Formats: sequence, C-alpha cells, structure tokens
Amino acid sequence: MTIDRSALAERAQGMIDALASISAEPGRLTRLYLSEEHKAAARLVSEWMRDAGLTVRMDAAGSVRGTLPAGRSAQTTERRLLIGSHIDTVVDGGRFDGTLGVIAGILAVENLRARGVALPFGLEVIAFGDEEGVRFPKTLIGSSTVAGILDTTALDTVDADGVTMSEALRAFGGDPHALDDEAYASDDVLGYLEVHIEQGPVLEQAGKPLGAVSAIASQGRYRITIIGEAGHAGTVPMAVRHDALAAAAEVILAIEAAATKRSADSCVATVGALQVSPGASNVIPGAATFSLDLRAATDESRTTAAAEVRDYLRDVGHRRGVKVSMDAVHEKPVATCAPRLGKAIGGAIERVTGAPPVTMMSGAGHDGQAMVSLTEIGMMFVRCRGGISHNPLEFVEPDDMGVAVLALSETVRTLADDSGQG
Ligand code: HGY
Ligand code: MN
Ligand code: MN
Repeated sequence: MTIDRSALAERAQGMIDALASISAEPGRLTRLYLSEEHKAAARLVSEWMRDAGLTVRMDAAGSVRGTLPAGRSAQTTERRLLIGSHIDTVVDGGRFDGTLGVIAGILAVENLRARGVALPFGLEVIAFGDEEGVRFPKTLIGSSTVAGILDTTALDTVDADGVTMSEALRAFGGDPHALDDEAYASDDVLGYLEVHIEQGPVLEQAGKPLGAVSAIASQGRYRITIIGEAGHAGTVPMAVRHDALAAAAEVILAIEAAATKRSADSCVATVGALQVSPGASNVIPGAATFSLDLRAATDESRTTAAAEVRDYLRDVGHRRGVKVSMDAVHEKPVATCAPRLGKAIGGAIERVTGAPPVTMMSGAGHDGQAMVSLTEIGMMFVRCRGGISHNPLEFVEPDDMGVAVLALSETVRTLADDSGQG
C-alpha cells in the first residue's frame, strides 16, 4: 500500500503541474471556459484518459468524457458510475481546484485496472469545462448538460469581449444544437462521485487528509444595480445628491449584517465585484452595479437573507431617490449527498487512512449541484493548506493526493461489491 501511495502521489503531482502550466497569463493560472487554454488542457486530459484505458471523446459542451465498459463477470450492467470535476479555473486561481478531482478519477481507473479489479458496471470519468462561471455569467454548464438541466438561454450570454457562449462553443469545436443529446437518462447512471480540495480549514484542523461531504450549501448569485444621478463633485450640495455609490455602500453593509446574523446557519455573503459609473474622481457616481454571492446551510436561511437584502435595497432607493434592481443570475438549493455513497466514501477513507472520516458540509459550489438532478451524488474532500483556495497559494500535499486516489479506488470497489450483493 505504501509503494502504491507514494507512486500515486508523484503521478498526481506531475499531472497537477502539467495542467497548471496551461494558462492564459504568464505567472498566473487563469483558464477560462472555451478558451485556447481550455482546449490545450482538454487535449492533455484526453491523452491521460486514453493511456488509462478509457475511450475518450469531447462532448457538445466541451467536456472531456472517458468511458470504461463493465468488466467480465456474472452480473454486469450497462449502467455507469460517473466520476468528475472541472478543468476551468478562476482568474489567478490555484492549481488543485477541480483539476485534482479529474486527475484522481483517471488515476483511480488506472489503479483499479492495474489491480485487475473487474467492475460489474461501466465507469465514466468527466472533465467539465465550466464550473466556475467566470467567462460567462452562468455556471455549471458542463455538468448541467450531462444532467439534462441546462437552461439554453445561457448560450446567449456574452463574455467581456461581447462573444456569445454559443459562438465560443462553436469556435471550440462544440455544438450548441447537440447539447440535449448529451444528457444521461437517470436509469442509465448509478451515481456521481467527485473528489475536490476542501477549500476550507476543517480537515487541516482535524489533522485528517480526507473527509466525506454531507451536502453542498444553498447558493445564490445576484446582480444589484443602483441608478442615481451623476453630477459635479464641487457644486452639488450633499443634501440634494443621488449618489449611487454611497447608496451601494449602505446596501453592502446591510448585506454583511444579513449574513452575520445568520451565522448559525453558516450563512455567508460576498460582494466581490463592483462597477461605478462614470468612474471619475470629480464626478458624483451616477450608477453602481455589484455582484452578491449568498450561501447558507439551508435554503430558508439563504432565501430569507436575500429577501431582507431586497427590502433594504428598496428602502435605500426611496430614501435616497435612486432606482434599484436585484436580479438572480444563479440559484441552487442545498444538494444533499446520498447516504449510500457517503457510507461507501466514509468506509473507504477509514480503510485507507486507518481513522474514521470527518463528515462536513461544503460551502463551495461544485458540479454535484447540477448532477444531483440526474442521480445520487457523493463527494470526498482533500485537506488543503491553511484552507486557502481561489488563490495561487492553494496547496495540497502530494501524499494527501495519493491517499485520495486510493480512497476513491476503494470507494468504487466497495460500490462494486455492494452491487454484487444487491
Ligand atoms: O464559487 C464556488 O463555490 C465554486 O468554486 N465555483
Ligand atoms: Mn472554484
Ligand atoms: Mn472547484
């Protein structure tokens, strides 16, 4: 087991480094959906999948999909167990977010085949091209396509250069008209597994390399716009101004308060992007637009926090004589991990690490939020240093990656054994 583990750790590190070298920006890791870099990363992942014995294709949404048929045994099924994660990154991101899950899936297949494990079901390893939703204002495009829940209005959204997703997809080699054909029927899949870095400090504090995820938090992304009146910074008295940015500042503090008072529900709110117009030091801001990312352990907590922000925004609008709007651009309820898969993951972690697993909620969003509409989901978290993610300082110990591959292989083997008994 020890030799396996260090060899796997070394393989995983080499693959992580190879993917991290594919970036749109020198010295920073930025790999957005349907970009040249996405294409290069997809090519590399395809090669690795082929080397692992998978039959590989790129689907209409630009996801790389590698399948392995069921092995020879008495009771096989054509149904597939899916394993996946994403290969897009945020701007100036870390090298493990998403990519670790894809690499773990490929290495687990390799490991199972090397050990001669014949599975009674098929496997598909998937490298989704858009989980982060950075280039276009929509997220989870690859997994929503596979799950059959893609809202095709996403195809009309535009990136910062005015390119529509539909145009970008065609240029990439995808097919906006064939997206429907890529969806699985629920009866054809046995579940979805994902390995991902924790992106938080819990495992590090617990001194454990791996954890089992119970659920993914309820999540909403909103776009808030405030229209005031631009004017001369030197001549308009304070009492008659309609300063859009000052109004936004009030709302942002109310957002912070709405999340803080729900901290028992792990409610968190972030305003991460703000545009001010016209944006000059001697002009009163005429317009302010900002993002709101709101999450919580329960749907009720998230939606009541959003309603409170909406009410406060309206109130600010009246008081300050500014026009306000708040639009939801992405909303996902809590995605609960299936106890059946959680048990297999927890058991595998215990056998591989020798200690019972930590079970935890995910505050971060994942492809499982879309896949849960198709099938049962299960997630395994891997410890990362300082809980840091979406940051170039993101770091996972190579040995923890080796352990994660072993635990994922063991999870798949457990599910194979269980299906034999069923
Ligand atoms: O925003 C998220 O939670 C994810 O990393 N895309
Ligand atoms: Mn991320
Ligand atoms: Mn991720």
